[in-house]
Amino acid sequence: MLYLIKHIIARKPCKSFADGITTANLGKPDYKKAFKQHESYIEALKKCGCEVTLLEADERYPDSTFVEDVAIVTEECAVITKPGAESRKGEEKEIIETLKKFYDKIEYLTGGACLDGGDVLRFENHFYIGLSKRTNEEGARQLSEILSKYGYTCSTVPVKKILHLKTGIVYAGHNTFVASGEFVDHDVFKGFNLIKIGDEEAYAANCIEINGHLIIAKGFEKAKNYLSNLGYEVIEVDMSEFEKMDGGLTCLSLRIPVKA
Ligand code: CIR
Repeated sequence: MLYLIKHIIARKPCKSFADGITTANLGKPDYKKAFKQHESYIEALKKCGCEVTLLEADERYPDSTFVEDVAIVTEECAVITKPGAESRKGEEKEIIETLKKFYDKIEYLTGGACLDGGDVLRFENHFYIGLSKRTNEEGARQLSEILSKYGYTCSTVPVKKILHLKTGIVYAGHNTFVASGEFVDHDVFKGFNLIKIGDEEAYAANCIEINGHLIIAKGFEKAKNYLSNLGYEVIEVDMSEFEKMDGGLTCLSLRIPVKA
């Protein structure tokens, strides 16, 4: 174990949450229900031993509850991203002051870079960067250059059918990834243990391994059975309203690692 997560940053969903971007055909999310689900999400992270900085909703940005996309956080530095979607540009500025409380070293993507944190998947000291509709080559290049200064390595992975890399694959510790869709049989992840989630439960692949716990989306029974076998204490959180907006568990927090 290289690091522990002691602190997370999240942002309450805003009243205009339903005006955010989505490709899902699951209907409009209910704000009050989303708010309650967000509270349960925060409770789950507290159970995993995390302190929480909970930011107020930002009504200017319907998708701003998905804080994962606006920064990359490591033990050494935080990197402020440049979100790829037009309506999300500017969200990243609103996280800087909060991150300054945790970091001396804050780096910034610049110029023609686009990158969403949802496309950045950490495995030990390596970062896989998804090249997606939200993250371009320049974003990946700049992030790799920054992270290499701090001793991390990076490589890129094309993301063809889903929103972000972590929509389809996350790292669950012990050399094991949880994958769905285009990532269940992908060359880059050959050689690792892979827990393959079927298409009908693809949403459940986006889970969070944190301090010996596994937070998973509620209502995906097959996935729950597979994931329970990993030996972690499993905590389920109802994510129905966030799923309607293409958001998963990882998207809702910045999980700040500290050296173990
Ligand atoms: C968006 O399309 O940007 C939001 N509705 C969902 C962002 C989800 N974020 C993530 O996967 N990291």
